[in-house]
Amino acid sequence: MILYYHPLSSYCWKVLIALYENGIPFERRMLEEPETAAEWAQLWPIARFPLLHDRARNATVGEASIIIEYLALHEPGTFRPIPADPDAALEVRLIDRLFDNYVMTPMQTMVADRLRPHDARDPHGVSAARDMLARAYALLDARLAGRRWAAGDSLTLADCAAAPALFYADKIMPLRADYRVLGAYLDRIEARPSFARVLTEKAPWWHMFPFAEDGTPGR
Ligand SMILES: N[C@@H](CCC(=O)N[C@@H](CS)C(=O)NCC(=O)O)C(=O)O
Repeated sequence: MILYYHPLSSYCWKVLIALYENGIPFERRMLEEPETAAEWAQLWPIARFPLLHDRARNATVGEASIIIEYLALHEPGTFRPIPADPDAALEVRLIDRLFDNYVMTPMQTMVADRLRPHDARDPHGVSAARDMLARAYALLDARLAGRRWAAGDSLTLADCAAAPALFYADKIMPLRADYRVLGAYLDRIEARPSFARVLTEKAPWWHMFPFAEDGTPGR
């Protein structure tokens, strides 16, 4: 298995958590190398990462949630991203969608805006993204109340989505003071060894993240 990735990519972190949870061996290819980038663009013209290429089955799998489901099918382990019970599975998929669409997307909008030249910035877009993120924080803070993990008692796909989304969003719009349930959840997921490993591995690249620790402009 080859994973095309970047060590600061939130969607790549989502897949890394699943790979580390089940100890699945894989080869990583970083997209900073031109040859790797060309290979990746040919395999996946949509040009987004992560991308998984399974040489043994000659399969190319895009989209983080689908990669995680693919791994569960072909490299199953004790970590089961989708529960067997259909109602529980629906809740997992809903939480996965909520984190991707309403936490990850506005967070990415704000990061992308910060990386643009000053005269190309979009304050209206950023303001709409902040509003959406505030709505998502409130909804998820209520929804996760009483749960150990994002969709219940077991770690699932929902946590693979939640961990990177909340980690990054919190750097831009800090959540711990107003959203106690989400704050406590973020503490728990940051301590989980699979995600703690992802966070340790990001260190050499972290200076590229354009926000300071307290959410004020980094540069
Ligand atoms: N829907 C995709 C989103 C993937 C995505 O947005 N990846 C970002 C990195 S976190 C990317 O490819 N960025 C490259 C770019 O925007 O050019 C998924 O779930 O995997």
